Amino acid sequence: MARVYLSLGSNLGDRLRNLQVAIQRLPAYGIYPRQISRVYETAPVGETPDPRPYLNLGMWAETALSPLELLDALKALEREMGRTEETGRRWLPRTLDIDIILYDNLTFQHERLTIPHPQMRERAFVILPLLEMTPDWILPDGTPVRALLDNPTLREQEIRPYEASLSLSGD
Ligand code: A4P
Ligand code: MG
Repeated sequence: MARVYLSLGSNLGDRLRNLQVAIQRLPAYGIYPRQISRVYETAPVGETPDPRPYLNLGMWAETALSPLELLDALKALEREMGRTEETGRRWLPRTLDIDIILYDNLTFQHERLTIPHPQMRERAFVILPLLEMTPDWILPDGTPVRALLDNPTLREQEIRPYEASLSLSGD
């Protein structure tokens, strides 16, 4: 099994419930959550026309799926959860977005998938949960996760622990 780090986000509908349902549905797709971070509330990052804040969390999971199979499984789960595929515009509000951040120690480049996730270093909502769970993890290029905090752009991003948290057991 591969050990993968996923970033989950929702800024539409019942955001906390969307994350909880996703956690519970992942095993049906062959993705087994092992550890989740706290839930964070975050201001949208990127050129989004929608100012709604996200709930984000980070997750370590195990899977026997290859990287592209994992991507397809996550897209299928996103579809199942009702994300509308409108007009090809990116960064629309969505019920659920799951990005693949890390996959073992792999560097992977494909037209549909880049691992590590190309924007991970610029995103506090990816780095802080990772740091919370596995501060000693080393990225494929040798960078320790701890060192990612040195990026000044992270400090401008609004991120705070949310009042509610989630558990793997669902209670
Ligand atoms: N793709 C390539 N590499 C990856 C990867 N490592 N993981 C391709 C997942 N997908 C990857 O992604 C578009 C395509 O990227 C995929 O079909 C896949 O082939 P998408 O999730 O369908 O589209 P998107 O999410 O609307 O666009 P994009 O550009 O991928 O955005 P991101 O990076 O997913 O970011 N702000 C806050 N605070 N919290 C958030 O969670 N999320 C986004 C979306 C923007 N701002 C945010 C948040
Ligand atoms: Mg995405």
